This record gives sequence, C-alpha cells and structure tokens, in this order.
Amino acid sequence: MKREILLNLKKNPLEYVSGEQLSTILGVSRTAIWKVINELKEEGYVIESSSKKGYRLSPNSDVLNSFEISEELKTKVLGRNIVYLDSVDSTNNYAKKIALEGCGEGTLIVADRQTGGRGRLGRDWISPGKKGIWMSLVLRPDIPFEEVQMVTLAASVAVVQALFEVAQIEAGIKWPNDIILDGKKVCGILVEMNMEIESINFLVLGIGLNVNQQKEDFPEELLDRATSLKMYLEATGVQKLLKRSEIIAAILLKFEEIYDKVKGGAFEEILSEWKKYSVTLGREVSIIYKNEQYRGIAQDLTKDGKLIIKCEDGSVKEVFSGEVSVRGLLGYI
Ligand code: BTX
Repeated sequence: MKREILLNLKKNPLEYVSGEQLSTILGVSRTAIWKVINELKEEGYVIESSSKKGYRLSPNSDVLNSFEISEELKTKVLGRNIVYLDSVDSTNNYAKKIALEGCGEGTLIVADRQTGGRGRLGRDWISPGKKGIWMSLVLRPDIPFEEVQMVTLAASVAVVQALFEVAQIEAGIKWPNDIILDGKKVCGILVEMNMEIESINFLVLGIGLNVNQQKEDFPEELLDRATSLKMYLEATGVQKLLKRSEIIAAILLKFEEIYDKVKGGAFEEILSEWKKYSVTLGREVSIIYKNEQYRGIAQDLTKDGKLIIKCEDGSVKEVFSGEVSVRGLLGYI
C-alpha cells in the first residue's frame, strides 16, 4: 500500500490529495492511510498534512529505498534487482555473500549507512547514515582477470559523467580509483574479485560517494582531503537538492554503457574517456608500489590501464595499483 500511496502523491506533486480520495482509490480506511503516511514520514519523506486538504509530498525529500531507485532507473540490467538495507557492515561484504549464493548480474546492494565500510588495503571508508551513496554491484563479466582494472577505470568514468549530468559538477579522476573535487576525495571505488580456477566467478564493484555530508560529518583528519557534493556546491554558491536515488540511477546508466565496452574489449574508448578526466597524467607523482617508492611524472596508461611513470632516474615503470600521491593534490608537496 505504501507504494500506491507514494505513486498517488507523486502523480500531482504540487497538489494535495485528500485522505478520502486515497481511501477510495485503495479501498482502505482513512485511518489506515494516515498510519502509512506517518510511516512514510518516519522514513524521511517530507509530507505536508492539512486536515481540510489532505496530503502533499514535498519534492525536497531525499529518501533512499528500492522504490525510489526503481522510479529513476533507466538501465536494462544493472540495478533491476535491488537489495536496500537500512544499515549494514559493508555493502561489498553483503554483495559477496549473495553473489556466492548465486544472485544475478547487476544485482545492486545499497545501504543508508555502513558500520564497517571498507576502502582498499584494509582501510576504513566513513559512511554516515543517510548522507551518502554506499552501494555495490554484483558483476559476472566473462573477461580475464588481467582486465579487471578496466572495470575500476570504467566505473570512475561513469561516476564523473553522472555527476556532470545530474548536477553539472566537473570532477576529476585520480588514478586508480578516486574521484576528486577541488583537490579532495568525494568518491572511492573498490572492486573485489572472486576467482574460479582460471576465470572470474564474480566481481563486486563498490562505490562510496559523499553526497550530503557537512564538515562535521567527517573526522578532523579527513577534512583537508575529503569533501561531499553538497560541500562543494555550497562553496561554489550553488543551492541544489541532491537526490541520492537520482544520482544512483545516473551512475548505473552511464556505467551500463561503458561496462558493455569493457565486456566487448573496447579498451581504447574507455581509456580515452578516462584520460579526459584524469588529474594524474602529466603531473608529478609519488607512488608506493610493492613496498617500493617511485617519484616521477605520470606519463600515460598502458592498454590495460596500468600507470606509466617516467622516474626521476630516467627509468620507466608500469604500476598496476598502489598508493599514489599527486603533487598539489591530497597533500603531496
Ligand atoms: P581507499 O583505500 O582509496 O580510500 C580510503 C581512505 O580514504 C581512508 O583511509 C581515508 O583516508 C579516506 N576516507 C575514508 N572515508 C572517506 C570518505 N567518506 N570520503 C573521503 N575519504 C575517505 C576507496 O578506498 C574505496 C572506497 C569504497 C567504499 C565503498 S562504499 C560501498 C562499498 N562497500 C564498502 O565497504 N566499500 C565500498
């Protein structure tokens, strides 16, 4: 019934729908309607109630659930099966669990809060309640494991393009997995792999995007290197309601398009898109890779997405992943 009430309220966003109308349409009592309206309010929907006129849904609600995402979704496969969780340790952990149980390609796990969000190399990912997008996609591509790096690069491109589409935000990509705004990290991507003997069983693509956080939502030590879409927009004088369901749908649509290119081996197209947004190439970088540190200029990417560095001693190195600092970004001087 919740779904039906929401659909009715959404049909005429600026007008009141009376309790009587709703009770006639749905064939239940006005008290039953009133109870559901209260539940919806508790979930975060902003609903104005007037004893004379009825109920009106404010378009300014940023509520995340399967219904809201499905309403926005334009993909063919990705996100067509959604698991929404109020709170979970990590959406990547949950995705792995249900992938092992056999869930299909494109299953989306999304949570309002993560209590044990993870970054790479065992690091934490701060994921406060109702403030960001903490989501994971289960993918079952038929590609060799050497090509998995392409999924990370493709996802970064999809996020950048979606942010531009939804909010005209121009973000950059710091190799290999950070989306950067104003020199600060706004989004991180974590791809995890489950292998069979020679092939990939499944991948979990985790995306953590800071949306509505304010300064006080970040721990002190992250303030100079982390930001949210809201903080960025406010600093540039833009007032805009950011709806997480809309952003998720935009990311999935962009990703679906580019993921087809990953599966079809169209790496050059992906790399050329990636390079448009890179804040790493051409810059002085410092990389810690396999316990060694290199300094030099990030020159280019290899055909399979490794970073090519021209080191200070003149040698050229190709790195698959690692800790990258870019001069002038995130504190590398
Ligand atoms: P990363 O290892 O590149 O970045 C982790 C580092 O980023 C942390 O050590 C900290 O310095 C900083 N950090 C932590 N939280 C935040 C934040 N909210 N915003 C900006 N910087 C932060 C990046 O790893 C990959 C993150 C993936 C997160 C998604 S969320 C959904 C899915 N589930 C899950 O557990 N992880 C992924």
